[in-house]
Amino acid sequence: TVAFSACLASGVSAQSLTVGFSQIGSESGWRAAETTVTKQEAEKRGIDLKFADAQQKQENQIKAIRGFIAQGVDAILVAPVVATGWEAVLKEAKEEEIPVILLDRQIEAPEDLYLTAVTSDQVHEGKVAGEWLVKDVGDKECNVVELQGTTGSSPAINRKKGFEEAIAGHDNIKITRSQTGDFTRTKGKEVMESFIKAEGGEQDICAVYAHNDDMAVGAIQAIKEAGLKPGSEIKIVSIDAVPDIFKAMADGEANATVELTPNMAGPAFDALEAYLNDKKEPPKWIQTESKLYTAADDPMKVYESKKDLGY
Ligand code: GYE
Repeated sequence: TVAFSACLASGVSAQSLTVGFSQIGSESGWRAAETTVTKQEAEKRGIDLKFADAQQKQENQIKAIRGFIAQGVDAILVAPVVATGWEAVLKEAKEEEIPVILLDRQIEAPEDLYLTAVTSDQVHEGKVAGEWLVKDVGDKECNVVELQGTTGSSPAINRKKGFEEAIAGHDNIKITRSQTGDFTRTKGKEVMESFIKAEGGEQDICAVYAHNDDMAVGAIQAIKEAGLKPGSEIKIVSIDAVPDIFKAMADGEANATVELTPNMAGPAFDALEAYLNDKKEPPKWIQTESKLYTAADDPMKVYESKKDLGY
C-alpha cells in the first residue's frame, strides 16, 4: 500500500503542476498570441496556469511574482518587461526553491537566479533585418528611421545593436532618427508622424526599421496618411512575422520581417517537466529560430498558416 500510494502521489503531483505566469501585457499582436499559446500549452499538459497581466509595468510583475511565491506555486514563468531590476525578487523565489523560467526577453542578473530563458537571438534578428536592407538598397544613399521597442527591454537593446552591426561599413546607409514606439501600433504611428513632420516636406526617409511589426503597421498608416507610399517610396523592415504584416506585404506596403515564434511556452514547459520529474538541468538559454520573410514569399499563404499559432 505504501509503495502504491507513493507512486500515486508522485503521479498526481506530476499531473497537476501549478505555474504562475507573469505576462508583460498586450502591447502587440505577437504578445497576444504568446499569451494564447501559453494558455493552450498549459491546458494540453494539465498544468494549472495562474495568469497575471502586468500592463507593461515592472512593479506589477514583481508584485505578481511575490503573489505566486506566497501561493507556493511549483514554478514561475516571467516575460520580463525590462532587462534590469530583477535580482531581489528572483532571490526570493530561489529561497523558496521555486524555479523561474524567462520567456522571450533576457535579463541582466546572475544565471543561477533562473532555470532557463526561452528566447530568440535578438541581436541576430536585428542583423538579419539590417542585412536585408543592405542588400536591398545596394549603393544607393539610404536614410533609415528606427522605431525602437520598449526602452530598457532586451529586444530593444539587442535589435538595435544587431541592425547597427549589419549596416556598419555601409556608409550609404545611415540611421537619421531613432525613437521608442514602445512596441505598440499607436505609438509607432505617432512617432512616424513626428519623423515625417520633422522632415519638413523635404521627405528624405528611405526606410523604416521597426523593432516589431505592430510599430511597422502603425508607421505604414502614418506614411499613407502623409500621401507617401510605404513598401516602395519608403521601405519597411521589421520583426515578429504577425499576420497583419503579411497582409501589408501582399498589398505591397511592407517588405521584410523576421519571424519570432509565439510558442515560447512549449519549450519552457518541456524543460520544466524534465527538471521537476527527472532532475534534468536545462541549458541556460533555449534559443528559438529566426527566419526572414520577404514580399516574395507568398505572403497570403503565410498569413493563412499563421492562424493556428495563437493569432
Ligand atoms: O517582438 C514584440 C513584443 O519580447 C521579443 O515583445 C518580444 C517582443 C516582441 O511586444 O512584439
